[in-house]
Amino acid sequence: MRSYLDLLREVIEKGVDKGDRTGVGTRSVFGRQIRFDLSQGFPLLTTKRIHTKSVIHELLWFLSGSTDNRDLKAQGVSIWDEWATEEGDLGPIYGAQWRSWACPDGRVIDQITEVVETIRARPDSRRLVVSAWNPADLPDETMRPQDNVRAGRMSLAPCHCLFQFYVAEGRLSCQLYQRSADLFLGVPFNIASYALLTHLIADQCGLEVGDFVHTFGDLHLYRNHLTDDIVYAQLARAPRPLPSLRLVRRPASLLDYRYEDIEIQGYDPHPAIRAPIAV
Ligand code: THF
Repeated sequence: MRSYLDLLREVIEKGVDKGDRTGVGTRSVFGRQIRFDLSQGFPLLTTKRIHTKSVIHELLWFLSGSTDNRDLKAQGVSIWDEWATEEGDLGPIYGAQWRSWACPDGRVIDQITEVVETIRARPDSRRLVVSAWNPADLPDETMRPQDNVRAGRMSLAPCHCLFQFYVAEGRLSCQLYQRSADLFLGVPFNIASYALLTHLIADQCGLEVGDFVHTFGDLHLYRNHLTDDIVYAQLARAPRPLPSLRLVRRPASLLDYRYEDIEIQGYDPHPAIRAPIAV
């Protein structure tokens, strides 16, 4: 099976030089896919330490419906700081689209609650889809994130923009379409986040976990990550056994999980590798 390190090598070898909104510059390929069998371990990168505290708090923050960076900061997580206004506003990003998609007629759709109810009621459904891609709320790509928020738009267009669940033989699988993927910094977070979401929903629906399928649009390495002490350092490391996930408690609803309910066991990664984030 193709691994994260295979993807790194492929972007280095086959990627083309491509400019981008942030002005940093990338090496990029278009259209790739990796797959993780979640029953074989929790897909957390072992070739560098991933800050799982940030991953877990960010997912719980999305699920809560919040788009207020202060709620995340209160948990000690600063990964959204660069895109927030001074007041902590991020505009209608993931939490808003997942939990309260605003309709023109004034209705508000809670896609997360609906998808869990549908998995329970009609697991064979082929429309177990959640979309964060709401064209009405997209930012103007030529403006700064904070200026978009002040104009009532998202600070940043959703990168992980649509996901679908699939139930077969008592297992819950999830496929994510990620239109734009920062392979070194963001993708390890995104893999862990959606693997965790799949575990939580399976737990709520009485299912085992199946596969997490990660499909990429513009998959890139930022040019300032292509150095001996960043990407090449990671490629030189040997992967280790995957950790496992244990849910300590099964709350009444998907929306009631707390940080303490989620335990990652047996995680023994290589040290973290710092890298600059493109804003
Ligand atoms: N913008 C860019 N350029 N890349 C992204 O991955 C990305 N995101 C979110 C929004 N915009 C993005 C933000 N997610 C880190 C990780 C994920 C982020 C933002 C930042 C980060 O700096 N990680 C460090 C430190 C972790 C920590 O301190 O918690 C790391 O070493 O992993 C992708 O959805």
